[in-house]
Amino acid sequence: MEDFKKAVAGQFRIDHAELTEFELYGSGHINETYRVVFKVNGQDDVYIFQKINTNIFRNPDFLMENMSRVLKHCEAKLAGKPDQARRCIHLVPARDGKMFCRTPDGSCWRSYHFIGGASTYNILETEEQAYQAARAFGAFQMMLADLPGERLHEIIPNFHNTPSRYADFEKALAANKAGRADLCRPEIEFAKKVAWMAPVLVDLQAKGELPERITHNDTKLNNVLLDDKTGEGICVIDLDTIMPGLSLYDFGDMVRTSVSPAAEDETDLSKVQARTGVFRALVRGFLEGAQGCLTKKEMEMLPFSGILITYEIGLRFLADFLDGDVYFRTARPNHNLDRCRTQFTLVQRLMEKEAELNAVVKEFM
Ligand code: ADP
Ligand code: GN1
Ligand code: MG
Repeated sequence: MEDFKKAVAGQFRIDHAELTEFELYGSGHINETYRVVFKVNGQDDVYIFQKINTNIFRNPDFLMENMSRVLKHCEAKLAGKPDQARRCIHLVPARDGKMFCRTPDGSCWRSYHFIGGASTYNILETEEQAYQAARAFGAFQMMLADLPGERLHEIIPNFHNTPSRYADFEKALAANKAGRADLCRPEIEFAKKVAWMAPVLVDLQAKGELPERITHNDTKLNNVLLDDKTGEGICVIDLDTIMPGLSLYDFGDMVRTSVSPAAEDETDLSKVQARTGVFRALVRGFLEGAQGCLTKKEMEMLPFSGILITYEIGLRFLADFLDGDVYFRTARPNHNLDRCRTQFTLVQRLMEKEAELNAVVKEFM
């Protein structure tokens, strides 16, 4: 075991335990996540450790303050419910009582108790999973509606401001830092062709037609744990980007990551599809979870939100490709371009089906 792992493990309030495992885990693009096992009296005691990407999350104090407030609120709401300990993540404090620690090399780490008997999925296997994931995210939204205290910190300003993401793409294109613009002309053209859609949701918000809420902002399918036995969406995880936002971006990212049977970085674009049945399951789950807290306008915009966020994330992958892969972790050459192509193909598949998806939402209104 490398010394840095022992040093990190020693910083948390985990006592009388022998460290036996500290391995990379999951498939996130930003932080480094590890599964960490200690032995206590011959039994495994399992944790998730995460090295926070401080290039992106520049203020870990604010980050962990948001997360701690939200988790405290969730814990209070879940008190007394069956299986309470598995229904929200539980942070392990560092020895100094803070919810994260800094190692001598300046890196920031946090730790959670591992929730066993549950799994995350990168690709949806059944419509029931879509329903369960959406219900969990809807319920999470509902649970945060009455979070007391001040407005949460905006951890990454303009995180889901699509016009601002479009402006970032234009800057990346003008700078062409990595000299790659010629490798992605069709994607650049597509990005420009549908740029009209970028301001739609923020304009509605500015006109007062969409409410600001406390939102998760990274509702990928693999950010909810589904129970291995019952299939229930048991726990929403990956709370880094919880902040004020629009619930439509939360719904939209579930559409982006569930509605197609293809992976986010699939290179065979013929596999990218928009499945109406999955979309219906997402709507049913989200509405049930949110227990009627969505407005009529929010409901009407559910299909469009899937299109918009898929476009937005595609723009971000494209901008990062142009910048030379400085934001999202990549595992192969052209990885960000592949991801962009998959997103832009899904935008097209969703646009072709928009009328059908609007009709699905009407079934619930
Ligand atoms: P990232 O920012 O890297 O996406 P996540 O917080 O989503 O980090 O964690 C990565 C993966 O680790 C998740 O997809 C999930 O499989 C697993 N995971 C995270 N937290 C827990 C937990 N408390 N219990 C069990 N598994 C977890
Ligand atoms: C990143 O960390 P991860 O993999 O859950 C990104 C999201 C993107 C997503 C695309 C803080 O999420 O915004 O939608 O990749 N997170 C951040 O897969 O930028
Ligand atoms: Mg994640």
